Amino acid sequence: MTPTASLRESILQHLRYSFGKDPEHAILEDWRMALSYAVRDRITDAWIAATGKTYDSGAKRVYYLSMEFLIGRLLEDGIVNLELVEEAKAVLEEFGKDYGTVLSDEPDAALGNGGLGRLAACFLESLSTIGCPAHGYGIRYEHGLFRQSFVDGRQVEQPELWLEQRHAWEFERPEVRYRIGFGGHVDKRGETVRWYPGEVVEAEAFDTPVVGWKGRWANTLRLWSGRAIHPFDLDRFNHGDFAGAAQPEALARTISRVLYPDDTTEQGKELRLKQEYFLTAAALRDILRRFNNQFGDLRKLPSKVAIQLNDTHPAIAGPELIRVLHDERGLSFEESMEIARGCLSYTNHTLLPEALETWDEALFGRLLPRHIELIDQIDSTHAKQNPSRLNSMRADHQVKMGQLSFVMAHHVNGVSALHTELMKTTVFEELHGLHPDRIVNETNGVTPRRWLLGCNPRLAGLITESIGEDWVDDLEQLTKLEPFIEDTAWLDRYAQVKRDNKSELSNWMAQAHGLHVDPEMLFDVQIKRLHEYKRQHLNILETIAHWAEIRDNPNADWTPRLKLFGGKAAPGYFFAKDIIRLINDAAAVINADPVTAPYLKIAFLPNYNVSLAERMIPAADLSEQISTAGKEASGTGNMKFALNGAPTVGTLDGANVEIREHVGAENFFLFGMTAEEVMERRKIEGHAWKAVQADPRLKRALDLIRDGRFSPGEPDRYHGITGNLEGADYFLVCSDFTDYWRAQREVDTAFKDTRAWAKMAALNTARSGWFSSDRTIRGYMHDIWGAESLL
Ligand code: GL9
Repeated sequence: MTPTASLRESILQHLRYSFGKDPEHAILEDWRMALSYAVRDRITDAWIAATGKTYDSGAKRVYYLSMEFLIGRLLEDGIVNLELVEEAKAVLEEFGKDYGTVLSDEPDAALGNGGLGRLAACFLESLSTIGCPAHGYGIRYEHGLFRQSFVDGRQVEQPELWLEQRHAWEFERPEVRYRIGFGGHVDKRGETVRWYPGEVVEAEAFDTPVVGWKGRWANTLRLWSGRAIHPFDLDRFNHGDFAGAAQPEALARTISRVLYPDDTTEQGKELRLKQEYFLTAAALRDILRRFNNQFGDLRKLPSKVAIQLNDTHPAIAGPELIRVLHDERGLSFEESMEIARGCLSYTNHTLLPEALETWDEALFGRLLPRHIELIDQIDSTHAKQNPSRLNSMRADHQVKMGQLSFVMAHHVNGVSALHTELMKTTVFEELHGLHPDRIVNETNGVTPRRWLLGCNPRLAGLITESIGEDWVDDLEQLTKLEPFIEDTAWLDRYAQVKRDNKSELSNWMAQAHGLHVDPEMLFDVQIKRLHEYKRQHLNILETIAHWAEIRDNPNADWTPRLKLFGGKAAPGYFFAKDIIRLINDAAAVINADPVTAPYLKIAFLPNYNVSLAERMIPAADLSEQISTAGKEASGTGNMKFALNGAPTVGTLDGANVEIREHVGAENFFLFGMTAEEVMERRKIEGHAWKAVQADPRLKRALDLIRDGRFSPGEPDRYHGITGNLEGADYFLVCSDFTDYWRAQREVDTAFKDTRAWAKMAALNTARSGWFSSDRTIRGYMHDIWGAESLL
């Protein structure tokens, strides 16, 4: 049977026997589900084979603990990795169904906020592509990141309901349930210490197979869902208390109900700490059960188990592992601590002080009374081993999760070269002094299967036609494109791919949002979470200044530009929400201006998520990576844009530094202060005010905003923003404005030379191979985990 015939048969089988439909009566969702099941069957075969191989080999396993997995839609990922794109299209077409429409019917699983969660998803895919035996552990949130819409330009949040639609990928594991306790008291009898929790919920496992390239390997994403031990209180029901009867279930379920919509800000909420312990304790129980079944001797744990803590969120893994080994299994404290450290490693993802998790000791002690004792013991043991005045993890009635993670990890890594160096000189300076070999760098990466092959089939097709398909799991092969770039006919085809992608996005924007834009414009894109340090307000200020300048001189040779924005603000981050509103207000005024309309348009697309990124990135001409230097730990969107042929306008921050080194300084629009200059500039009194006085364009943009040009009837609407920018301006928007403007005008000039621009874009593609998450994962395997590929 041909692959198409076999896929066809399996889709029809599922339509009939899994969903009880014949093709005549199947609705869109039935087709999507039947296709998903047909693909899932093939993934499952690979998955079971990989699991068997892992057991047989007795190899070390990697466990990636993360509060977030921003996996997005999975059907296309499966189809692409199994190389079934043409087959799936053909079968659907035969039944009059459009491939893209069927794919878009899938809910976009947004179990993460941004880069940190998306990185975890890219890592899972790379682990499978490489064939490294691994599990991801996370929480099966009923509601992922909120849905965003705009009402009068303002962000409105609605609950996200991915589980309301049928979901094809998970296998419920009712046999895998663990009891997780909170609160209660600690009982000490001589040497024996026991924790008796006051409240217990059950964690139930749901497994999603994650398939790698060509289906050679598949690993597991295991997500925990909260449930009550006794879901229904019959006694209360029989006494007429119908609502009360269901209460235990409702309470237990709140633990996995919602994803915290934070972006690098922490709120110290009790439920959040409960979620963190729930994930970590369930994962560790599962890891130890699997280890016990296979190996038994706990002293061998570090040689068979590598546990990666994705940020400090699962940092309770240190004390919890010690508690199990020491309190429950009877190993000495010191040995338990050594074994735990032998297994654990920690990735730091941000240096923003407000994002470094700390917990109030009263709250912590109430919820985890045994763990707080163990943390004190870890702290004093560490202090004894390292007799110097140091940075305790227990100061100011707080528990500091960054310090705890550092001390309990055999390796600590940053996510870009710059970030790793800054870790050594800022937050972890003292600990780094004590343990100079502990901090290592693993620069982030992105999976080329989703972020090129899947999302940009035109470009992927041109690449494969030119250099063969080996680049898909060996991305540095893209350098083989360089000789082609010298060939004008080839370069024209490369440019045509971008034009086609831009037309496709334009058509979609028209159809989905009623936005009409000319695909000939320069598509200038900033998509990421809203945050002052990411400086979306710098972008809109420059846009406003540019608008004013075009109005002064409408007959000059302006390069037509479309400013595209996307991103969500944390619901409680009012300043960020004001920036969204300002962009939308400015868009309303500027888009309606007939004088500037041919040259400047602004669009803020609502509900930015993984699927929208997949649409926008292939169509981008210019990538905005304009954070205040020293603040963006790495960035990963920056890599996706470069790979898809959008040069960067950016600062020397995070992985931008390495992108610029790889693609070449001449193919990158650099501006702004360095991280060092930023620290110096902040010391200068009135730096913002001085910058405003020195740049009439900046002054005019601020005046327009302050005078209510974009908020007619409410001139003070943005005084919070203008006041901040002219005053404290911690993120140095004003001080970087003038250089940003200069860089943008260089972009204008460069874009006019179509061929030269295409060359720059193509060189970005050809030289981005290093930014594959396969390279990153190989780095972790070698430098941190001591894990091997079983392929
Ligand atoms: C982040 C950093 O801010 C990013 O620069 C980095 O690329 C990613 C992945 O390492 O991690 N840290 C962090 O807390 N977030 C990041 O994106 N925030 C969110 O994920 C919302």
